[in-house]
Amino acid sequence: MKQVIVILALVALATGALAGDPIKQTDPVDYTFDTPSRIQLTGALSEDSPIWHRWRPNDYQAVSVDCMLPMEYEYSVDPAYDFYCFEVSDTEPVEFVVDDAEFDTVVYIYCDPFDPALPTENAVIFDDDDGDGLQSAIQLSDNVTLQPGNEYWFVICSYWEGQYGTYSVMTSDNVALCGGVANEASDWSSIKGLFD
Ligand SMILES: [Ca+2]
Repeated sequence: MKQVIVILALVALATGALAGDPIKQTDPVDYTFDTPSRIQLTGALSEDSPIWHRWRPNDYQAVSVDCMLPMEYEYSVDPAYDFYCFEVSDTEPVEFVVDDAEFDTVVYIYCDPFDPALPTENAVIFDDDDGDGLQSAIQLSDNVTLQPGNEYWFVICSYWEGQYGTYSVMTSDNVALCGGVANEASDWSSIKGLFD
């Protein structure tokens, strides 16, 4: 297993180098699912996607279930992003694991309201590479315990601006999209109008 992980890390580094990107430190830890997954969020980032100016906390392990994650580091890029409104059915930790993506993903959870023009406000957690290779994962061990009855926002974007492609994200079984939207293989482009 360690050999596989090392190979994945080397491939990821080589891919970045070939693409002309600065070498980015990756977390080589693979994700695990400890609870049955339910929702699969699938979509794509393209030149037509909205862009935002993203930030992150200095502490990569920081979590604020009280919506006050300190967003201290300002990136110099404006990547494309998608966002999903969701609710939780219990106070168990949530999972959002990128299981497939054509780009280097970064994910966030925000409390409601999420305003992409105010990216430092209302954040709960940020993750870059805790999944497979350059893919992101919010895992049970992050202990993101949210409140039933409140609305939250899951944001997925690319690390670099100008990175596009398809993605798939699996969630834990206590996550549902706002408004009772069908939760199997939901396509963002077909459902976003329901809560814009
Ligand atoms: Ca990443």
